[in-house]
Amino acid sequence: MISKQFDKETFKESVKSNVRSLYRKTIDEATPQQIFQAVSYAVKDVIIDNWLKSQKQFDKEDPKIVYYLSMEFLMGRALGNNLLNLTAYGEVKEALEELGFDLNAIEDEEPDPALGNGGLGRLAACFLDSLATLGYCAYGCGIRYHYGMFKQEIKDGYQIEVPDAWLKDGYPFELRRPEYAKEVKFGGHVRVVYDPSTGRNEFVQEDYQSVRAIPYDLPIVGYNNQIVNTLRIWDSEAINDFQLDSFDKGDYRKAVEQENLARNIVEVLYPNDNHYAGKELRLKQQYFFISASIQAAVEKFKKKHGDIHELPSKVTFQLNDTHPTVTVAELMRILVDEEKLSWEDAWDITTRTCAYTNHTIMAEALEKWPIELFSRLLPRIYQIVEEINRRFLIQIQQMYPGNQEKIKKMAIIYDGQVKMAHLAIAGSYSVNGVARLHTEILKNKELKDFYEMMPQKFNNKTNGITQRRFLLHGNPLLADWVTKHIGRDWITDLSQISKLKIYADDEKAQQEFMNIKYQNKLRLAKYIQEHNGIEVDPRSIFDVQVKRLHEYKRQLLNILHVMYLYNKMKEHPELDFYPRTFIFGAKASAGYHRAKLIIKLINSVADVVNNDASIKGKLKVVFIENYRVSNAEIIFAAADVSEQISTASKEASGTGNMKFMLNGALTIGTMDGANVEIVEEVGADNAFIFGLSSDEVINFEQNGGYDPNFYFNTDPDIRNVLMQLINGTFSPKDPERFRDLYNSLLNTKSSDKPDTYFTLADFKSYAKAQEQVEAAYRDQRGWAKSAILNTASSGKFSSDRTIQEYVDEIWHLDKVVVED
Ligand code: H53
Repeated sequence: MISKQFDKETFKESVKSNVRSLYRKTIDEATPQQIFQAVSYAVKDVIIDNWLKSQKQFDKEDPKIVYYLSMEFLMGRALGNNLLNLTAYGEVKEALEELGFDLNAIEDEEPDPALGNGGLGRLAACFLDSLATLGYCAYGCGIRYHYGMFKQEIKDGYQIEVPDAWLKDGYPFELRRPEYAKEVKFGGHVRVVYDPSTGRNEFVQEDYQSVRAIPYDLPIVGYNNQIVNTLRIWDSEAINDFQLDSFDKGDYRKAVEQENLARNIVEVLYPNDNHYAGKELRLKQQYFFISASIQAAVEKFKKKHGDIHELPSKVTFQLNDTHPTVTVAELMRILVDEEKLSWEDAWDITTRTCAYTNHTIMAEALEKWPIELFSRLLPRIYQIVEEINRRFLIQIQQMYPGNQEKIKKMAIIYDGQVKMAHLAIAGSYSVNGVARLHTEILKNKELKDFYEMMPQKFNNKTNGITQRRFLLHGNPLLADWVTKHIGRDWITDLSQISKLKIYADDEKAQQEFMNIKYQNKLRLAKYIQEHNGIEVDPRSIFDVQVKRLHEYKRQLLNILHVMYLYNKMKEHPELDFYPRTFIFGAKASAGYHRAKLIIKLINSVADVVNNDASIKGKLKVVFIENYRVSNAEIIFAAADVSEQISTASKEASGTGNMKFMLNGALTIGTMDGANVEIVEEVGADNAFIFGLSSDEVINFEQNGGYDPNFYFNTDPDIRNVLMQLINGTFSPKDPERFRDLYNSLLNTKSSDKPDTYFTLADFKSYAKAQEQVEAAYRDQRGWAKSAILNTASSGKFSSDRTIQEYVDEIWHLDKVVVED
């Protein structure tokens, strides 16, 4: 790779001088972490030049800006990615070798910035990469959590959460920007003052507590285009100068409270994915980063533009799920209270500036704040939401006179709660789902009433992933192979990858492809040996399910099937089983007991199976500890089979499914989320589809009729596997250990509804699909063909495509070119 900006010798000098000035050491004395820091600062130096250039160009061209507002950005490590996007990876690798260092080892010194939980946070990170690469001016806005997603350790088969102190050595890529600090106010009360000179009521928040929000900027480097955008994450500091307003002067207790507030707000990321916990601190976090971000954005806009009415033509606020929805009310507050606009004007501007992405239909993920809490914490914002609601209800009544049902189902405030999704929809000009099926379910079921009332707002944007991290960086062998066959264009235009299709039948190409897969399996086997102490056979089928642990994602179905296979092997030693390694990786939310019990079950099954000499190593189960972005890259590259087995209709899109596909794994999955589109692209012959359809699931949900006991009573294999949950086969010391899982599947005692994830209904068709996987794998040429076709058909799933659709249909941004 030829970089315009890297001179090897200068770079080496820069590293040496950084080690000297940062640590008063020579490079031979420095620790690996210190080398990482010194190298990163040297890289940052180069980035800063481009960052300045980009900002200058933006300033000159004044393009429309999208603010991607998100509680989560799951960035993963920056060093390697930045080097790749600067097209300087090769040279820096060489430069470091000349200094006696291995770039891979230095990359491993970087903590994973894990400011996110799972799919939603990683999507935000992929989007930022694509926005910069496509040349659009974008800001990510989020929170500088001092502790990101916890580190997972497995002790005695159980998950232990360990704090992730990612900032402890300092994070070299961030830039503190105290000059852009903003004050954010909580609590107190609102005094209404009539101003006779304007004839308006003024709303004055009094007796509040406030914190100072300090931005830290992280560079987002575009690929080979000198564009550097900004991820702005906000930290909080106490305002303790005792000058808040006269009322507070000298109030010591309050000063202490404010200190605590500032400390607590950004302390830690809530480790829930797809689940709303309703914690007060969470709402504080939401308002904290939104208020700071919106204030900053409006201020920036006003510096350049005289008329605030122009805001929608220059700015979009994209709400990543309902978490940032207070944006709607905060923007109204700024426009009405500070800019002194009329309500009507302000609402017109707001509803042409905000856009909302829905990422889930899971009822438990819907954010509903109790009025008591919301109005206590955000008194002025609550008043505004009340007024939005009042006017929205009038609109509903005008459209559906006398229809109380509609009010009940659509009101923003109802039953003592503020419903954030309803606020987001009312306040946005666009509402999008994240895969075609998901959007259809939104329109026809979950958000049907809203769709009927305002169909023009609804649209689909199928998710995508960045091929630069998940192929170019994560799978260099395959990346080189692709480039050798079709050139480099796929790096910024993944649709080009379809050119590989002509090689699907080519024997030499097939062998090369399979050999690369084998090399990647060796790499993962080594990782597993080092981290788990388990030896796996790289010639076995690597069957992988890595994602957050959630009942709807059905890791339980996977491990039950492993138990079933194990039973079969024991019963029929004469049968010929193709060796398989089932690989899991998943974090469970800290308070999600059943999810944690599933992790224990996986590890318990692993213990038994992996140590049973009678099955001759043909079946292995591995639980990879602490699944995260950095090891994900290694895992995707090595997978033969991609497990995408959620209960149909529950997974909005999924994005891991796309990363596996890009790396040539074949999907075993349900017709859920983006799986539907994956199969459409690659063809049903090159995937293994099973299970209930989303219509069937929805039908069961609406009309009942699912009886898990039917399967238990009529299918001896299922019965046997379920009995093993309660007879101590995998927990001899405590046979009752997995009783809750047994109950959850059969619903004998634990709950009133039969298993809402329909695990047993799908069990046999899953097992059958798995038999097809095995048969297909035995035909190595056929498998190679399918694998190549998966990679070759993944073009649609680039986040570049997704972002271009957002730009064309929602954001209408202007492309910027940075000149030399
Ligand atoms: O968002 C992903 C989807 C995935 C969905 C996930 C998600 C979260 O990670 C957290 C909250 C939420 O509402 C949704 O589960 O299906 O691919 C990105 O859209």
